[in-house]
Amino acid sequence: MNGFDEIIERGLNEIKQATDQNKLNELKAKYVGKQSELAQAMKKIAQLPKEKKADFGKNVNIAKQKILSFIASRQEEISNAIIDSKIANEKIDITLPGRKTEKGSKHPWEIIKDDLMEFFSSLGYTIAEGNEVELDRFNFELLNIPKDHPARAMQDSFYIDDVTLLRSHTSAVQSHVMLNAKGQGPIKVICPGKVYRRDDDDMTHSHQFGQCEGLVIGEKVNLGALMETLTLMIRHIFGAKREVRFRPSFFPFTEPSIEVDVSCFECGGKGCDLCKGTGWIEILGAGMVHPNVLRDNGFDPDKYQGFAFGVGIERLAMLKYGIDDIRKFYNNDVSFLHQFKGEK
Ligand code: FA5
Repeated sequence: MNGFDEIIERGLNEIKQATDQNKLNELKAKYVGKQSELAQAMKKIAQLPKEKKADFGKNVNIAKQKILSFIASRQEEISNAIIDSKIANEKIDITLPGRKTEKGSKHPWEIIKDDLMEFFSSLGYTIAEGNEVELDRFNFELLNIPKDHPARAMQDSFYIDDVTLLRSHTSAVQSHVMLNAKGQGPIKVICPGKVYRRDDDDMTHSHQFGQCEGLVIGEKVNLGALMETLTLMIRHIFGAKREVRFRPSFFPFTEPSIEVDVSCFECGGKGCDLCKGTGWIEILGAGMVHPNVLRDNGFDPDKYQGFAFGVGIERLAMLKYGIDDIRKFYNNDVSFLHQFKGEK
């Protein structure tokens, strides 16, 4: 038609075969760039007779436009093909089974702690928050254990400085609660939490363990009420059949003092390594709040009496679930922890 058909056809063939943008850029330069055949042809226009100049120029432009439009449509095809292949590769197969996430389980320590909180709340107790880093004053002095008192050795402690320590028992919360009440009863609180002692770890002792403190102060509180409360708690945790014994004991902050043991699950009371041959495992200390403690913490001992108890959380869990070594609570062994799946 105009002498450029052959160039157009050649260009079209090459453009059809281009598979990426770089190749298209190259072809664009080759067919319509400054060095292209069409550009060279344009340079010759000056030498043509006047009447042919217009048609020649028009035909060069038509050829240029055709090649540019081939390039544009091939460009579109290439980018569509890229998008299509991306979609195909990134397609989500919703029929594939989902990735399984292992569900955790409640730590036996938490199970018992929560159970105690629920049980005592149902009896009208409130929950007191204590401090794990405590002043010697609250851990010992306000509990009738002055400096150099031999009873301090009962609970060898981790001191941070001369007056600060990691609390060795939850009884440290008692003074906070009593001083806050400013001598006005009644008080009925529990405080579950961690305590720390320089004990040598063995099957039933850990340097870090949990206690749940209980403190009740009122005008008609007696030892019978304490024993009834502890019996209810023990039955709640272990059921009615477990053998339990109360025995006299000594704590400087209670008078009289008692300790409570539960029969060893491992040997059924015959005596074994776990219960150190006694047939019993001690779970708690308790007693009537000592008049000195009431007085030092702002309560009139002629008007008020109180009882208090401190129960070992791991010991309860060990006896309830038959755990033969307290160190299992702290070893982070997932297969041990998984056994408590489904427990409340
Ligand atoms: C006390 O800690 C007293 N504060 C308890 C108390 C509170 C008495 C209020 C009177 C009034 P004791 O040291 O016996 O007492 O500890 C209480 C319980 O904590 C023990 O019966 C036991 O269940 C647990 N326990 C004690 N030492 C350890 C230990 N090293 N590892 C694990 N549990 C322990």
